[in-house]
Amino acid sequence: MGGILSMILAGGEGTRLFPFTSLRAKPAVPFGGNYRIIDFVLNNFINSDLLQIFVLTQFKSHSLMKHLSQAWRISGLTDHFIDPIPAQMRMGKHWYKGTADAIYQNLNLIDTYDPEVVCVFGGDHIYKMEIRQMIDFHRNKRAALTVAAIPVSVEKAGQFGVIEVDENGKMIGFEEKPKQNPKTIPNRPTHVLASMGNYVFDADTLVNYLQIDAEDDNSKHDFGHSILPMMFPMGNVYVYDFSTNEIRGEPETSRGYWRDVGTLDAYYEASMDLISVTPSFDLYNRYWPLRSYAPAVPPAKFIHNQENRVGHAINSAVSSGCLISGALINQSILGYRVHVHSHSSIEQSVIMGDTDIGPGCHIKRAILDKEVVVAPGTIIGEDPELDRQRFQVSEGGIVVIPKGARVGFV
Ligand code: ADQ
Ligand code: ADP
Repeated sequence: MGGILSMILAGGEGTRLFPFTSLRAKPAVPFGGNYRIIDFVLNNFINSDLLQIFVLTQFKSHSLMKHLSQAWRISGLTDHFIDPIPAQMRMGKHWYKGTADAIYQNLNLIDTYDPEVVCVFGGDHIYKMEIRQMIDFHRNKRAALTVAAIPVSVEKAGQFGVIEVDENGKMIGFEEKPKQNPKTIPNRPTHVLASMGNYVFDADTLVNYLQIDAEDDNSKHDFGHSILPMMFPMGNVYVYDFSTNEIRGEPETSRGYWRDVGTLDAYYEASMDLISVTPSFDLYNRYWPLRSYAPAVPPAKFIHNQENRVGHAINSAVSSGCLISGALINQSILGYRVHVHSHSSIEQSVIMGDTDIGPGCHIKRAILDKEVVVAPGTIIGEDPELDRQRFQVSEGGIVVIPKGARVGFV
């Protein structure tokens, strides 16, 4: 009683991240070599010492469940837990109709724990947040609901919930994914204030509004479309300015980094952010450990091979189990167990792992899902015309290879 219960929404279909989400839910997509997307929000909770967490899954949840059980199992000796909750159809023979319905169908969990505050967070974003600072803000304001927010450029307004706020931090306007004329930030016409989809609720208020929403047959049963528009006119919804969130060991200049890796190009750009020389998102801050599953594999090895070619990597992140033999890795991220053979080069690319890249391959500006095998001599990313004939290519020109593909074999 009186505690903080956290519920992470990890059921999204992630259609814009296809083909990486063709076999797994978006939060389970590998990111940053060693991680899955969901690890970042889970680390935010753990590093904020918030350890009563339910993870609500739905679409294509096997990979996510496997990852949660391998990486995030907490011993039963304490009242700390990270429990994956599958969609159970508690309220009728239908899946979750929307994010609000996902919580509504699990109200029994809130009932059992009887918390003071419920954090409802998305499972899809790359960022660091000390969540207790948001909860302190919420308590100081005596808010019914606090929504985390960040400025985004006005062109992207249609992808987000757009907020208007007064000088005291009170929400005075909200429109979910406005199709036209989004409300820009006063004196900053190039930006809107976007909801990050992270909510801190007073528990009783949450239960109350979810019940009202459940009875409305015309509702989309979604936080952005239904709950927020219903709540903010009541005058006790507040907006937490994410750019004020402080992370121990990090400079002020790195505040406010938050990425929705919902599209292939956004995924690619956020990946490249990790390996830029001064990274905008730092994986190496020892005060903010980023945990994940670590398979039992040997260290990465760089081999100066018998043909006198030096295997090396520059401005890259190379995971354990990789073998780089007489090949060049430049500005790239390699997940576990990637074997790159002689005379090959990998540049500005993301290789998710369990991959074999034959000799004499040149791969540039590509993302390879897990378990891809690339035939000797394959060239990717040098001729855009040819690439488009052979591969899926993102709007931004990144070649995308699905899981398990055999590339370049005749
Ligand atoms: P969207 O990004 O469109 O908008 P939405 O599809 O509602 O987000 O998903 C939010 C979170 O819930 C994601 O983590 C997703 O994986 C998960 N999810 C989606 N459907 C689910 C379901 N049926 N069951 C369980 N989990 C589910 C939201 C807000 C916007 C805000 C953006 C920020 O509505 O206002 O700006 O997030 O990205
Ligand atoms: P990940 O690539 O995320 O590590 P897993 O190997 O754990 O994924 O598998 C993710 C999900 O995809 C599982 O449900 C698995 O059964 C399914 N899956 C994996 N490969 C295939 C395939 N070739 N065809 C259909 N389903 C697949």
